[in-house]
Amino acid sequence: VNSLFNLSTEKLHSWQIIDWGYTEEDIPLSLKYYDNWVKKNYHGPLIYMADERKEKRKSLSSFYPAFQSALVFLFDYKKAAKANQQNQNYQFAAYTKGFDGLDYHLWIKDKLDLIAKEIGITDYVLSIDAQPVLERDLAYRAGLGWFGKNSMLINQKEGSFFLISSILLPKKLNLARRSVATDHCGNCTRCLDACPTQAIVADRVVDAAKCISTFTIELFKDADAPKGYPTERGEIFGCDICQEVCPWNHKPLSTVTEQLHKVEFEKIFAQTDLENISNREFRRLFKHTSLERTGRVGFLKNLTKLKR
Ligand code: B12
Repeated sequence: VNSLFNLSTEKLHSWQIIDWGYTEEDIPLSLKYYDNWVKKNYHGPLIYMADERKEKRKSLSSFYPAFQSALVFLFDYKKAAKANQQNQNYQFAAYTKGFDGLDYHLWIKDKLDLIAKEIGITDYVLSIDAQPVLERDLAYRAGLGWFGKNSMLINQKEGSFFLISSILLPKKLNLARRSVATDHCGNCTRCLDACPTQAIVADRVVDAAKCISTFTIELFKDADAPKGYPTERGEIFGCDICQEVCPWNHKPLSTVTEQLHKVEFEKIFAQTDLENISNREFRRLFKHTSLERTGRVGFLKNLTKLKR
């Protein structure tokens, strides 16, 4: 990772930033693919991808009118992905553990605000997942990787076990810009072949209705699991199968030497009779973690489907 103004490589690394890029490009390069995806109903139950927020994704300036440039950051969670390779009773998406077990929206906001402060920026807007911004495309524009066949943004050196978040600015910083990355998926189809629910319906196209991640993270009421849901693996929150099989992740993961400490929510999970707690108790136990999202009912839906 390169330094950024007065922020050293070491400092950025200490915030789990493994790469960053800069772009002034307002319009997503893959907009037509997004349009097509919605037209074909591949957003499935994800209404927020197809309602009035869709217009906002057409350009950064339609979301943030003062937009002039963006600093795009990749936040690493390889350590958690590596730990997930060990056999476990329940499989949590690695990102849920990768940021001290905290909800990454909170963790990353803290770091981006620190960065802005350190480099002396006061006027800015953050994009951390929930905003109507095509974040993979934004990272693509900043030269940080290519769209893999699993639709993940893949970085040639780092793989795909990172999250993308950005600082959007009302002025240009005149930093060096990288050219967009070339595709390195070649003939490989491991992600398509490995997806147990066949959610990757074509290269770079995920049918959200079939994706285990949608079922376990985005559905808050009882619902049927997608066909093929592997109850024996124990995917309880999110799913990383299409990333785990990706050859571009193998080398980056093999370089991880540090152990991941068990996070608080895993201990709670192991020690609590989750089926018999109240909604309020659920919220209290998982407050500020990623697991809070589904609520107790959504979480129980996952848990009961996995009963074996
Ligand atoms: C909606 C959403 C989901 C949905 C839909 C997934 C999807 N593929 O769209 C669901 C719930 C299924 C999901 C799952 C996951 N998600 Co999600 N999700 C999002 C969200 C909020 C929007 C994504 C989006 O715009 N989808 C619209 C579709 C059309 O986009 P797309 O699939 O990326 O397709 C693009 C490319 O395929 C491209 N394309 C297609 N063909 C071609 C051809 C060429 C030549 C080019 C250039 C481009 C191109 O164009 C499309 C439009 O940009 C973003 C955050 C954000 N604000 O952007 C996070 C985000 C994409 N998710 C993320 C993560 C980590 C995940 C999971 C790994 C979580 C987990 N462990 O369970 C899984 C992975 C599943 C998968 N293979 O995608 C990260 C991805 C980081 C990365 N390295 O790519 C993001 C960026 C969140 C973040 N802030 O870091 N997610």
